[in-house]
Amino acid sequence: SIFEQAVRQLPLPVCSVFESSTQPTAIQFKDTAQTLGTKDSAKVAESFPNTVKASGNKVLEGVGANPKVAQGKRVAVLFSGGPASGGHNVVCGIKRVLGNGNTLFGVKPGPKGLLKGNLFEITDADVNNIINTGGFDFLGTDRTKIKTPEQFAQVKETCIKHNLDAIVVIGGDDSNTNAAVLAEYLYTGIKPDGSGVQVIGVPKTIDGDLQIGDLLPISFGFDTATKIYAEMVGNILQDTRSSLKYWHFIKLMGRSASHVTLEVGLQTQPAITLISEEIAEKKQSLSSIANDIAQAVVKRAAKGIHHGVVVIPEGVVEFIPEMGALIAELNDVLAQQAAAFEKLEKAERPAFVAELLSADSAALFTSLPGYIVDMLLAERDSHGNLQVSLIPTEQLLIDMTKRALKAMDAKVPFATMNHFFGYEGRCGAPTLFDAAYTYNLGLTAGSLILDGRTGYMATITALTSGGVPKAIPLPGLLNIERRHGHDEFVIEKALVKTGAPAMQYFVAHRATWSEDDCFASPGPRQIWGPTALQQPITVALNSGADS
Ligand code: FBP
Repeated sequence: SIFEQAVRQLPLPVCSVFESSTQPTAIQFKDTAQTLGTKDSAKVAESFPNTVKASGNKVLEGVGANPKVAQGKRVAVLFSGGPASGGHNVVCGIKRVLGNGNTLFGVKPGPKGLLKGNLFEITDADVNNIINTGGFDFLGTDRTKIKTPEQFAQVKETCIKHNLDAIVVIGGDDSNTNAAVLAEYLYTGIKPDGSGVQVIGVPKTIDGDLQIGDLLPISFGFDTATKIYAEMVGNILQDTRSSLKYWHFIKLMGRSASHVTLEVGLQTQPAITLISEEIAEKKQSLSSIANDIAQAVVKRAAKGIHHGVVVIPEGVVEFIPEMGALIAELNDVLAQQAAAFEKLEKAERPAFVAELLSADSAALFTSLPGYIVDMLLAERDSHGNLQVSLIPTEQLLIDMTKRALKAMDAKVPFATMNHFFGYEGRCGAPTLFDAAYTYNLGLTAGSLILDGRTGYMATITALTSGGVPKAIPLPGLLNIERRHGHDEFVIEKALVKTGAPAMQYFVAHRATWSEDDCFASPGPRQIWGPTALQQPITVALNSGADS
């Protein structure tokens, strides 16, 4: 398209350490004084002895051009998990910093492609074609978790077959967990000379829940996704005030944390924005949430306003305490009874499962509409996550609000529409922020490889003042969590902190936004012209939300 041709020509700023007269320069890294760890560090050290010993769990900082850049390295790059805008620029950054002395291979698609050994060489022409474009379509992606001995053996086989020196995994919390595990497994004894294969992670996810304080204020893709959703929600808000007849219930993507919803709520100021973390903190039940919405509907109706917008984080069901308890029990029951469950007809499954739940969870489970029950019983992804995108929470809240209005005997018009904005936001052309951020992440990941590092995640700090490339030791992030009915090492998701400044701002203003139409319509993300540079990068707001 004309648009794609134009975005390919956009200049990309680089952190000052990468600057050189021609191609960006590969940099070297030095230990900083910062060491990472979690409550489970002792157990991590037992299971990840090589990478913990090599890094000492110390953060690295890029300190200037690398005088001893490795040559002849064969590096593979793959996307993992859901797409996020800017992924192509990570690939471009890696390719450019590796230069002509090294070879970059693309893995198709995702971890599954690594198992199959499906690699091809990436060329300079590919880079010129994909630069600044959205999507992961150049390589494709998938959610395969590499966990069985057979899968590890397959990865080893791929490394040997293609004589690889390094692998870059571009992914979210689960995918970077994969990267940590692979870095340890491939640390030594892979190549004929007994050496290993380096593994570097790159932080991606629109969910914004891969955050490590100032070291990683935001993952890439969040800025673009929230700007796309804010445009769409803003358009609907404008429609509600024009057509004056509908309440729109909009579920927004973001598997667990409510960062996306909080950001979009702040940008657009709808009548109601639900924040999962606050609901969990207040121990709100499903019916009390519906009651609150019903009260707002009645209040607005008293002013003659029969329309409004409710924005809902897609993961909210897991944060409502009674639902969270039910889902945790279901996860265990489905993992333990997988064989028996599979043999049953679909219609027999709810009753079979209900028998195995505690009394409270069984009562809740049997009271839920069939369209929710079906999704609660649907297959978990390979990382053990409930597929919340498939749960029609927006419809559930509409139905429950109708019930609440009836119980209140409120005679008010309540015509509704439901929406789910998710996939629309993951693959648009990156914002200027995401385009530059991802290109620099690629330069950092490539430099780490040429500097001989393994078991790190690339990051850029000081995002609003030029950027400083750093590397986060992956084992320093690992915790033990319950997945698939047993304990596993995972990187913990960063949730919205209810006491953070952005939340406090939201809480201070939401009553006003609820009682009248006070919405903002931010319009499309800006790529050219004076307003492009004026748009605040979301990270500014978001680091406020989590500081
Ligand atoms: P990642 O964490 O892998 O980036 O995925 C994020 C996400 O977009 C979630 O917001 C959403 O719940 C999920 O992917 C949807 O997954 P799928 O693409 O498998 O339907």
